[in-house]
Amino acid sequence: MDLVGLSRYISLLLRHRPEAAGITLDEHGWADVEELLEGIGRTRYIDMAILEEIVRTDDKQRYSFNENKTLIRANQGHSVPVDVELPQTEPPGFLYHGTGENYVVSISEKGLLHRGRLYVHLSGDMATALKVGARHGKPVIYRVDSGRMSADGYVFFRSVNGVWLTKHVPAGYLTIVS
Ligand code: HQG
Repeated sequence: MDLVGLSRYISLLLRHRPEAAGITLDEHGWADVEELLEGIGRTRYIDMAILEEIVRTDDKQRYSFNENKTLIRANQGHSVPVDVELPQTEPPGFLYHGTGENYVVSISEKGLLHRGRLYVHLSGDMATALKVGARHGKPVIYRVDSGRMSADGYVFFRSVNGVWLTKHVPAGYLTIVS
């Protein structure tokens, strides 16, 4: 059973393209679990036990059920405009962002933009940022002066799976550290 492949497909549906399986998300990003199982079932095998296994074992804890497991949503990472009710949270002094070296020139001009997603994604530690950056080629890690940003009025959110999110990081708050 290719749980990782299924999880990737679920990410696509719950963050970016619910219509690919004929499902809809409500304003808070929730999908109906039965509808999701039925939608996925059109092209691959899945049942509730498998879905529960994916949610439980996902390496980044990407998904949450509601209490009675009738609804499911992605915790963060959306491109579709939903409000997953992220708590606004005071960031630590520094956060990190990993990217590919090809983006460095543009980032030095425009700062970090959220591009296709709703937010710029930041990590609490360099090891995670390195993994994220490696998805985009030779990795470059930025340290984000989040403490100063917060003092300057920028707002941060923390997803239930520990990813830090903000709308834009101007270049003046960025330092390349590796
Ligand atoms: C870059 C994964 C040029 C940005 C990870 C990034 C993460 C710019 C890319 C989550 C730029 C967007 C998000 C600018 C930003 N000019 N490039 N001005 N500003 N960029 O995939 O942060 O496995 O949308 O540096 O773990 O890589 O999907 O964002 O390289 O938490 O759960 O534009 O996705 O999680 O790429 O990754 P992405 P990301 P999942």
